[in-house]
Amino acid sequence: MTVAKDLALYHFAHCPFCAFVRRELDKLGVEVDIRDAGANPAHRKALKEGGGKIQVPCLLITNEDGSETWMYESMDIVAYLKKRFSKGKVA
Ligand SMILES: N[C@@H](CCC(=O)N[C@@H](CS)C(=O)NCC(=O)O)C(=O)O
Repeated sequence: MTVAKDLALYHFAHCPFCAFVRRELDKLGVEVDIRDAGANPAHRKALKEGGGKIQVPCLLITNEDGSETWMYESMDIVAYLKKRFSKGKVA
């Protein structure tokens, strides 16, 4: 299991797009901070203010220089995770 401290996933518990991303994290064996933007008002506010809109899934990437990238769209997030963590494994 890889713990990625620079990543956090904003999600809703019952969102199918979020389930798709969580499943990919499981498959890749990657652990990130999972933040429920439906149940937790603080996470919802952070998503709105940081990312610019309430839409999940959204992957927050904290870059090496401390800047933040808020990545929306499940397909983009999964492509990023595969590229970074799949180590050439065939899915
Ligand atoms: N194309 C987006 C669709 C994401 C989407 O529709 N998410 C819904 C939840 S399932 C959402 O965030 N809706 C906004 C809201 O409920 O406020 C993706 O693939 O990530």
